[in-house]
Amino acid sequence: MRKTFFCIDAHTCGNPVRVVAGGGPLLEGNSMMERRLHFLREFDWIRKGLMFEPRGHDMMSGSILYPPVDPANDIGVLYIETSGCLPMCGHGTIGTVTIAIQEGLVIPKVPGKLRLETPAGLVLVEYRQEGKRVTSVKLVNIKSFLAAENLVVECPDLGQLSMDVSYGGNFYGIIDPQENFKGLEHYTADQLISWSRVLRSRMNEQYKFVHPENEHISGLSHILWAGAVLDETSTARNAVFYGDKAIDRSPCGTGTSARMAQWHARGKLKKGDQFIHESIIGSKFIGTVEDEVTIGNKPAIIPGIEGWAVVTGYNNIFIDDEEDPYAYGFQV
Ligand code: PYC
Repeated sequence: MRKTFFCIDAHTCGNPVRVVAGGGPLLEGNSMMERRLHFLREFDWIRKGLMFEPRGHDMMSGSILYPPVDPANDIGVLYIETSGCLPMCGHGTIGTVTIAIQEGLVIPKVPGKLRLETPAGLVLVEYRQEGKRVTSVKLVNIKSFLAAENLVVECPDLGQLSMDVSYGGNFYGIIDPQENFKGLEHYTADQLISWSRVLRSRMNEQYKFVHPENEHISGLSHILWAGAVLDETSTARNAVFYGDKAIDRSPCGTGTSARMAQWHARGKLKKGDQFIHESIIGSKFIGTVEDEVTIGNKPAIIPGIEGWAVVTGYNNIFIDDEEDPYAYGFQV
């Protein structure tokens, strides 16, 4: 049967965001995490159809909007992408807010501000507009923390690598330049992708990563490769691997949050500091340490992430499993 999804497409600093503005399923639950679990049980075919080829591609990523559970908030966001439904997505939030405000999908309670319910927790947003166009979005993310330091893992071709694991809405394995890894600029994207797949599965076999306050957030899902900046006014550069074949074209919001938490735990950042993060294509997010907090007995930070997005078009997408053998997509 044919199902139609009215989508609005954008990109955040180069990485795609597809917001489902019409056709998304009704979800049950008293939080966006509960609604996410309902979606994964019954409606994951929508994510697969909209994210994978032939309607999407390896980097495709998006969201579905919901009324908030708590009426004090403006909107609930379910993130969808090729790897599943992330608890939190930074570039996805910047793109979603840009689309939602610019296209009139949400009327904010307070102009210039939004309170977003995400599966990972409440995210506060401030945005700027010039006329109708949203020119910048800053999100104040959930508590981010360094979960583990100096874990050793064997990487094909490179040998032993030391990895820190940090949480910024997803768990990131961070590989800083070291003896066996010279920095992301010395390798091809294809090499980083194929090593990342092996490293992620080895790390999840060898270690367990579970959020101390939410058991539904577990497992290392992303690998962040660090390297030299392109622009000397930036603080750092990264290539973030996600899904099975993707390198984030944006500087990655949850990855930037995780990396700032790592730097903070290592004494390289403090409250009020700025952290300008470059992506693989040189686009930038401005990170800030908004606050210093704790999670359990670990130091944590509240990161701020600022970036921009551009709406690229409207997209009425059909998923019809009677006429299309590839209705739910494929990967090669
Ligand atoms: O910006 O948080 C992010 C993100 C996660 C995966 C791709 N981008």
